[in-house]
Amino acid sequence: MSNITTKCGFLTIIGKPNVGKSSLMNAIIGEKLAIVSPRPQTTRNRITGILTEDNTQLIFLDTPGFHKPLTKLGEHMVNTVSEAIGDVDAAIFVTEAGKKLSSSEEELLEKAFKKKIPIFLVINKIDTVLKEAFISKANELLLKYNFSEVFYTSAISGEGIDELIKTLKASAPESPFYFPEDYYSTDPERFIVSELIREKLLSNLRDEIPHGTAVEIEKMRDREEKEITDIEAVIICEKDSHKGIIIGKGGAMLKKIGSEARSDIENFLGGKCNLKIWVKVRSDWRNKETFIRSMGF
Ligand SMILES: Nc1nc2c(ncn2[C@@H]2O[C@H](COP(=O)(O)OP(=O)(O)OP(=O)(O)O)[C@@H](O)[C@H]2O)c(=O)[nH]1
Ligand SMILES: [Mg+2]
Repeated sequence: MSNITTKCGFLTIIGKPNVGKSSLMNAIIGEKLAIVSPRPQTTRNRITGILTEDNTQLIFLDTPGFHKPLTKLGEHMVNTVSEAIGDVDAAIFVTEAGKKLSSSEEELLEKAFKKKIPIFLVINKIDTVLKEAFISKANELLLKYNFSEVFYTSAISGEGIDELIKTLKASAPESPFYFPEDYYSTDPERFIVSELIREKLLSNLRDEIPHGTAVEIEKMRDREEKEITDIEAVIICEKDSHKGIIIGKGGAMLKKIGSEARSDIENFLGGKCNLKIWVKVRSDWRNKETFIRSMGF
């Protein structure tokens, strides 16, 4: 029997949409696991990221931004947040340095503190405001809530990330590792690939269109002998007019989305991929329970 004590902690990352939760998890793990975009409500499912260093393993659950749901899909996203704070050792509440605490953030904090777990405060995007501004926001929050610790981070520059990891490691409970040391996620490759395509829809399409899309991987297979993966994906959208916009003039938009996604997918898989994408219309799919379930929500 080994006489080295190991530690292993489960942590959920919560906050309102767009504060940088997914960016923060990617910065902690050092891999692009969760997709990121300048639009609110980018993350739809719980995403797992695992960091194993020395004798400590930290398992992070990135969650969708907490908001008032307008569709059945939105309800699933908000439920994901509640489930993710149900069974962890601690929560990380992320908020934006330059913004006042909103009523949905207050509601989320109320829910989280009811769980009687330690809650760490992360003031993110410190690169966007002056130090006095984010320190005074932190002080206000610390007066009002019983946070275990406060951190100041920039998921973009990496500032404060090492300090955060150090403290989280120190606070992890003694336990065997849950996952092998070389794992950095438990999410299936197919899911991450579909997310990488969805990220390109978010960055290339305007207004409400990307929020009404979903991506399904119909086929993903490594070719025998050759180092190449064949992937067939379907983009689901809500209207014929949206389908036209996604495909673009002479197929130009779909081609752009496909080539940007392929480059990310090849980075992720560490090899070449042959990506084919189709577009289908499923009207009002965000309110169709069975369809949402079939998409893995
Ligand atoms: N300047 C700056 N921008 C950041 C920082 N962290 C994240 N961002 C940007 O903020 C936007 C939102 O980041 P995400 O990581 O997608 O935010 P999120 O909280 O996961 O959003 P949802 O999944 O919608 O809840 C993106 O444009 C990021 O590049 C930061 O520390 N500084
Ligand atoms: Mg996110």
